[in-house]
Amino acid sequence: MPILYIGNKNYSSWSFRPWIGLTVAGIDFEERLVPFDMKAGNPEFASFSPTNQVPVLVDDDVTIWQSLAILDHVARKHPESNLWPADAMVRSRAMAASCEMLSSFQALRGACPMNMRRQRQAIAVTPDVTKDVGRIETLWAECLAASGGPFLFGDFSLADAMFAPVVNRLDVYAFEVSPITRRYMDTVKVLSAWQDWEAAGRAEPWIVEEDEA
Ligand SMILES: N[C@@H](CCC(=O)N[C@@H](CS)C(=O)NCC(=O)O)C(=O)O
Repeated sequence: MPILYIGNKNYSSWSFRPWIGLTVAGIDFEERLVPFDMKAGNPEFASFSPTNQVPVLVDDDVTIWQSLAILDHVARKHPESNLWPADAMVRSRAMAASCEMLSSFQALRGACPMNMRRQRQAIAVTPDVTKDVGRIETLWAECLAASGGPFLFGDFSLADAMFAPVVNRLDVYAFEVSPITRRYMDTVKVLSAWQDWEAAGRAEPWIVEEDEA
């Protein structure tokens, strides 16, 4: 069974992506949570991660790092999971959206860390954060209009897994979002996988000050 190394469920947005993708898809994996509750990172990461970061998937003798690469590996190994949309054109758009998530939205990610435990409350944000949220809402609205929903590309796909931490950010930092965005967020938040991760994150003892905006 593959082993998925993750960090704190309350804060580790990159860990959340493959975890929710594999869980919704019903892929068996062993979870190993290694918390990053130390100032200079947890030295234990070096024993399993080539980048000293999580997430990492160990599948037999292969180690895969980077959240999107982990999701892609599992999606191609288990085509029946439909983690990649079946239609080639739709799949390419799901890849583009996932790559955009991986490489963009630095302002939002920096100012509004994922935080499952946070009480819903707005904070003052810069124009760059507002711009990131605007682009995300436009992207989601286009995807949902083209697919008909309820997920970005119709059925749950790895693109939804890639954006799951953004659903938390828009929610707990109380961004004013469109009804379309809110409906999509609600769709993701009622997934049992979401609720299991959120409950576990809230129950964690670790506080990472720099992630408490
Ligand atoms: N691009 C990477 C980002 C991985 C990442 O930044 N992981 C964070 C946790 S969310 C981490 O391991 N931080 C610990 C550290 O940098 O010491 C991915 O997609 O997996």
